[in-house]
Amino acid sequence: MSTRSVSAGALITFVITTTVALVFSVLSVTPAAAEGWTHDDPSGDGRAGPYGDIIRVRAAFNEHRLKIKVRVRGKHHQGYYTNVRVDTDKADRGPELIMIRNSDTARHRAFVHRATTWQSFPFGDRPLCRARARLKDSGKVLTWKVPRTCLRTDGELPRKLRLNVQTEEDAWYGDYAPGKKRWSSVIQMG
Ligand SMILES: [Ca+2]
Ligand SMILES: [Ca+2]
Repeated sequence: MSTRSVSAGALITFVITTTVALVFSVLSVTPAAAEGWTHDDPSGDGRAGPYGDIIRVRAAFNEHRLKIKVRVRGKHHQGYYTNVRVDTDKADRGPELIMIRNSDTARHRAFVHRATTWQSFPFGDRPLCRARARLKDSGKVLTWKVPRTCLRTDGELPRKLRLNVQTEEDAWYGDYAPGKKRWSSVIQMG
């Protein structure tokens, strides 16, 4: 074997080894979860009419509570149900909890219910907990504040979760973030 061919072989081995090492190092530094979630939603998507077109969602989660701000184009509609579904168990693809606000009958009040499917309106199912959902900024922003103890699933307080936000539980209006039956990135407790 000539010196030239040995050098070429060594060079190929070096390139392959370096490439494999680089791929592994990139994979190992990719974050599995973030402490919060910020989502810029398209305007005019989904079934959004004059109300309930989500344009931005921000969520923060700490050991005491989950806070979510849902900003819409125009203002949030009054008189409809709005929901936030919560995924605390990734092994089950659907939501474990659904948070519901009825702007007509429960001012600033929201309720947390157990969810077994993506379906809304768990009527007849007693709420697990009470939360708050309040309109701010002249109705442009709906702010949810939910105690972490409300998000207990199978006796466990979650340390990370995913969200699906819905405005306007209605056939004509409403929007989902990040999309219908889609989850946010994993939100790690900060
Ligand atoms: Ca939207
Ligand atoms: Ca789940």
